[in-house]
Amino acid sequence: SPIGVFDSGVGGLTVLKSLMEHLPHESTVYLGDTARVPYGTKSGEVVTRYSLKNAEFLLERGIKLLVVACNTASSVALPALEAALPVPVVGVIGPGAQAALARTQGGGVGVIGTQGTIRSGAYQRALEAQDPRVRVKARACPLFVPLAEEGWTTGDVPMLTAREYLGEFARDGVDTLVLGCTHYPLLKGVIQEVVGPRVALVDSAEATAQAVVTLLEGLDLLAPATSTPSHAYFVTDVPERFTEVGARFLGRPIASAEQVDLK
Ligand code: DGN
Repeated sequence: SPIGVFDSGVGGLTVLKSLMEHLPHESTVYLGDTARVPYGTKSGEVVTRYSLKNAEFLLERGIKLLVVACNTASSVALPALEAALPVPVVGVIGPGAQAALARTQGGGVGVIGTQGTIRSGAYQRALEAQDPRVRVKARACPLFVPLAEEGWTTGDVPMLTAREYLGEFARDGVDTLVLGCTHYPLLKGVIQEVVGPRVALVDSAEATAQAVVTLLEGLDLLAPATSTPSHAYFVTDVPERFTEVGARFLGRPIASAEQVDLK
């Protein structure tokens, strides 16, 4: 059976990309809730309600594991999803926090994400729970989302935006920065340039894929190395923009996506 993955839209495709790299034999079913994107600016209550609907749809497709490939949904809806689902649920926050703590030398960790993710305090809590000595500096960088979707990942506009958001990180003794939003890996180049080479960037998509490998191995649920994987895509609005923008996030073409109604 496949791995289920959902996100508010195209962003979670960066997580799916890492999953495909680490688990080339696994089939996947991806749901992008493009009719209700963005989640990053909405309340925890509403994002939790949407997340439960998304999970229900994927469960009907017979998934063996759910990956919540959205930082905002992982920040606010993970307990509700874990309580409601009969399959294991993996969010991006825990693995991202763990990877940051493994990287930091001086204990100063920065976290950037949507307003919803930063306001929830989920990364801050996950980091402090794993190491009480950590010093966390968090900041929402909402404009990075439209820039990544627009394909404006190099040049003056993203550079000025990154300086505005991240200038203070360079001065604050932060040596590790968590990219706590699905879109930010596309802006890695400008982010790294602004914070400087001494700050390590942690990609929570990458950390999450590794956590999924460990979990599937532990549960003996890995697909056999002989299996040919299939990848299905579902969206809640018309699929054209998803397949076009999504191909950039996934790093390979998306032949088709099927529109579904989650009522
Ligand atoms: N996928 C969202 C996240 O990782 O927080 C970003 C997109 C959004 O809903 N604003």
